[in-house]
Amino acid sequence: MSDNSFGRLLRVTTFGESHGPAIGCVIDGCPPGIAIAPEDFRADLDRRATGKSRHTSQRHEADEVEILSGVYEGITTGTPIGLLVRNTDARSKDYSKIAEQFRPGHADYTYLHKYGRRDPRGGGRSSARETTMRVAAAVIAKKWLRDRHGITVQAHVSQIADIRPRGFDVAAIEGNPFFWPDASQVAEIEAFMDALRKSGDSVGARVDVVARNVPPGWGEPIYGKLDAEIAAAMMSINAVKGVEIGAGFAAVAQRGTEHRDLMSPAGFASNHAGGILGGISSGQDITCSVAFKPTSSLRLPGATVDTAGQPVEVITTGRHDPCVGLRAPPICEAMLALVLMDQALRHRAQCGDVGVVLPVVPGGGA
Ligand code: EPS
Repeated sequence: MSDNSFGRLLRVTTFGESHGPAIGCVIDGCPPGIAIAPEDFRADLDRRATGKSRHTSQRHEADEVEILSGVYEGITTGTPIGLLVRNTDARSKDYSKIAEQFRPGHADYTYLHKYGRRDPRGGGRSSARETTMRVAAAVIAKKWLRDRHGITVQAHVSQIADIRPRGFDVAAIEGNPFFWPDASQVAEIEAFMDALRKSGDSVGARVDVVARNVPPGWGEPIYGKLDAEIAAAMMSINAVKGVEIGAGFAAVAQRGTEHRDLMSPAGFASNHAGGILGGISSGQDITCSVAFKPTSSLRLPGATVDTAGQPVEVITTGRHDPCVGLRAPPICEAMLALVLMDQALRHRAQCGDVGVVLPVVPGGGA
């Protein structure tokens, strides 16, 4: 069975293939009264897009969002919002040579096993192109979270291969093609990426994403825990292989006295929990770290099999990202924002009348 929708009260369904006529989404359950215009999608779609620097795929998509439904006179009406983006720069002939072969490490092998047929052009639904519509849908979620709750969601790249930020300046993140928080390392990363691209190989990356000003109380124990739904949302992004919340796997080596986040009326002393306790937001920053695998479409030959099960050597030509994680910060922001808005609506539905029962420990990132 296919599964192309996520969220309970805010339910997003995406459709379309990388080389089909269009990709799109339906956002159901969005509250009425949110102002939204086609130009509101531009900034985040550009942040995610290919072709914005020499370090990403050189496919140049227009990424123009058409609002098909659910918005009247610039305001959401509460009915399903339909968004469409037409594909304008697919080059399917790049894929004719590998239509009968499997790229090692790519989903084309498992898609064919599952469905018995596949759209080999551009990876179909397993392409990073699919993430466009998540980012578009989340433009509305980010706006609602910011306007109603003062919540901001921001991501940056926190590792490329074994390169890690030496410093952290939030103002640097949007000022370079790598969403990198230390401007003094940009030249080094540029040289690394240039050499990688020339070698024909690819590399993985880590993306950190944080949501600030989330109030305590969001998350639905036990099977709708906030951290469980964030992890599922991140893992649903093509190319993601790992997700950590707060201290994540570092918690394994910590003592309880180190891991616990001490509290006082002035606030929390640390944030190893990543802003979530028992699957419910604590009021601290929600912090999440996401691992992206190296792109599997490589022009370097690799051993594989064809659809007849015969051994062949595959070479992938075309316009591929040497590090798909470099375009991922807006995608991780989108998934976090969509989960948070869904959880906010669910919290309001069940517990909207509860009100404040105890003094709130000031949140923040400590
Ligand atoms: C992708 C391969 C490339 C990228 C694409 C993701 O597409 P193509 O092979 O058609 O040139 O350009 O990314 C996008 C088009 C996008 O908008 O993100 C892949 O195999 O995942």
